[in-house]
Amino acid sequence: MSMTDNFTSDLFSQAQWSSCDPSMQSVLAAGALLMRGLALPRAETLWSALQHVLEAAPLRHMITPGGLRMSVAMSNCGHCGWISDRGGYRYTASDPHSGHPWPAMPATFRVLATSAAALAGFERFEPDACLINCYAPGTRLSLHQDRDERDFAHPIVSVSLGLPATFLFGGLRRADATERVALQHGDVLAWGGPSRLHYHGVLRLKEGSHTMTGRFRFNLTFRRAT
Ligand code: MD6
Ligand code: FE
Repeated sequence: MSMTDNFTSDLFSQAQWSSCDPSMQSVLAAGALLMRGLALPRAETLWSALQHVLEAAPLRHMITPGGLRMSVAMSNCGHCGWISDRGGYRYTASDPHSGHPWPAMPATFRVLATSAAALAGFERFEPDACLINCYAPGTRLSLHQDRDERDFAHPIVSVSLGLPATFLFGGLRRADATERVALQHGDVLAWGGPSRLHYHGVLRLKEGSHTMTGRFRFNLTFRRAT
């Protein structure tokens, strides 16, 4: 694809994504906007770009600083990628498995993330990291805060593909009450500002089959790490 083609398709995508139906939006908390189905028109394109990324940087189960194997399989694309190992949680420029830089962030990923952020009121979001989470049935993600990024002024954009999951959205303290949000294929969540450091997690994934992803759920989270 030439640079011009890329530019044209970016503009086209931007126009399509900026016309999100407001009735499909819901505010979970100040700064946290759920946009139902926002990624649906480009789901196939996102999926094929994701396959290319995962060929270069395969999914793997990372080890927590405490020595436990994470049940969610992960990989990354973009200038930096989030990793966990015995040394802690951090962002790295290269994939420790290959020693190579993480695969570039596909243009469709970046355009979706910046468009979703803009719809949620975060203009000029430029993600430099995309963490890819893959859930098999039985897998969960315990309550956590995303706080390994340098500047919390930047929002996080999260895209769900494949099997549905129940997302837990809490408050600033771990013990705060949590709201349950059903995240479906194509849903996009953008959050930042006052809720940037809210605790959140994913309940154990139920058995199921999805036409695009089979028996898996994928989640892409876009961040500005540096
Ligand atoms: C998931 N998401 O939905 C896990 N973090 O699979 C997250 O941990 C997350 O969705 C920060 C912001 C949005 C998210
Ligand atoms: Fe998170």
